[in-house]
Amino acid sequence: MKQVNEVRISKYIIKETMEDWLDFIDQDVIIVGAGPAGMSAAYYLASAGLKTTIFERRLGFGGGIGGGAMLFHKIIIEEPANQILDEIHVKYKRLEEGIYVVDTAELMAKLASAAIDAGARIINGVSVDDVIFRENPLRVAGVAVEWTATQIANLHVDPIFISAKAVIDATGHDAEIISVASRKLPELNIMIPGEKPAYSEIAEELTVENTGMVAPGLYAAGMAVTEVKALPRMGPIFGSMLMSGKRVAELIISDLQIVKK
Ligand code: 48F
Repeated sequence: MKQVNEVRISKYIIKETMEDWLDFIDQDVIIVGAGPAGMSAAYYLASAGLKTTIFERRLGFGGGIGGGAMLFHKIIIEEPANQILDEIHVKYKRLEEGIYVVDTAELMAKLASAAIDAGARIINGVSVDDVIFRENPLRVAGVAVEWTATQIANLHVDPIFISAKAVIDATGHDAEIISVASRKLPELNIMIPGEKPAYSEIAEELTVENTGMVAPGLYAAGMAVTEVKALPRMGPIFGSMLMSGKRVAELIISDLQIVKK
């Protein structure tokens, strides 16, 4: 085997990491959360040529997919979200007309792989805890990021800031980024009424329909949408999470006036 000493290994890692971080500093789109909605959005945004990075708090990806339903390793996907499964080569089994079941590990791995192959970055162990804003016109213009480990250690460390033309809150049930924007920028008039209990039949469609901009520069996708729009939850059916990611990508591509090649 080729020999390399530990100091050279360290130098390579530091240099390569810093080059990436200098590149992250300004993005077309920052997605917060590598769950199903965030990764689906990243896949479509990067496929359209947008410089897209996901910051994910945990050392992994998949968000709520991995937990399946009560830790069972299966989730349900319904039409037309199976078309996304086809695009990213996830195998599924038909249970009844328009209703399918997938393995959680395969969906997590292939969603991440599709997003990365399209050109998106997924950066683990980094939490977003604030937004950047600009006035005239008032808009969200980026995020503040911090190591998750720093937060867990409860250290007071200033973050670094990253600019973006669009920020997507794909943090799931807590809608963390929209919450902080709502609290710190009341002039944006963002209300967060919170999600309703489960009503799967209507929740899926409503979540996709209500996906989109909540304030200039700030978008909601996935379960963050149910929190902001007071929609019902749906449990372990994930079609709307994938479709919501696709829809937010389409809206941002249109808002940023990206011309498809
Ligand atoms: O929770 P999550 O999977 O959100 P989602 O994409 O999908 C929701 C479903 O999993 C499920 C459901 C569907 O029926 O009800 O709950 O809307 O993924 C959110 C990801 O965001 C990360 C978190 O670790 C998770 O992987 N996250 C949350 N807050 C932050 C964050 C933050 N402030 N900074 C970075 N990552």
